[in-house]
Amino acid sequence: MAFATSDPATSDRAIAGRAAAPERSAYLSDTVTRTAKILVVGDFGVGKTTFIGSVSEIAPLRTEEPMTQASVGIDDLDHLDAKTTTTVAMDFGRLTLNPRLALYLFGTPGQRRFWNMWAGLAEGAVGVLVLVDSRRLAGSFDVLDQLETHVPAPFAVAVNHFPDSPAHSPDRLREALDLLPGTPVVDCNALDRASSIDALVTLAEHALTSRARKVGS
Ligand SMILES: Nc1nc2c(ncn2[C@@H]2O[C@H](COP(=O)(O)OP(=O)(O)O)[C@@H](O)[C@H]2O)c(=O)[nH]1
Ligand SMILES: [Mg+2]
Repeated sequence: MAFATSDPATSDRAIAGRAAAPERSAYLSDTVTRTAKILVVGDFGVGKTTFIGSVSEIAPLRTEEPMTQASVGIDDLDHLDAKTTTTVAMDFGRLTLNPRLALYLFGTPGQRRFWNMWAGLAEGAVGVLVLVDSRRLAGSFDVLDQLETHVPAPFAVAVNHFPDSPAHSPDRLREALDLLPGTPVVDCNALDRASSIDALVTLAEHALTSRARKVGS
């Protein structure tokens, strides 16, 4: 599958860098010959809904509901002063990564009580982007465990940047999250479209390499 080109001028990353604003079009371009399903997972409040909203070229499907008293003491709002709603089913968006390939993005709810939906949402996914908030790393351990146990697709980790995020090197984060050496770790800012697309390109390249390795073995 042609996820990315190796020519720096026409690479998906270069195209992403130039893509300042999403072209909100409901229709898929005629040039697209392949589509790939990508799952976006992560702890509650790491920025999954924001991320899919930033990159999607269609109005994203959201299932946000106001947070109520019932979640007090259960959903950890440390560092999340502005968060008033939560995803209760899924986020969905679409990104045409290059003229031939479109990604369908499925975001899962973060809380453990919704994890029984993961298997269904993950079916057929070629790759998983794990969003991480480095201010609240502990919340990502369970997510990675759940992923490694229940989702067979290759994954990459994107560390979402908040104004008060501590500066950790990717190696330090890899160690803290106990990741295998081949797992990509990238920085991103879910509010920024180009940076978010860059994280998806990294995942797409990793998924492609993992698939080629599997086919070759
Ligand atoms: N500054 C900053 N705020 C963010 C970023 N990503 C998400 N947020 C905010 O963090 C809160 C949680 O984001 P949300 O997308 O709902 O997280 P989700 O629970 O993973 O879907 C929201 O108030 C967002 O506006 C980011 O990259 N930078
Ligand atoms: Mg959400």
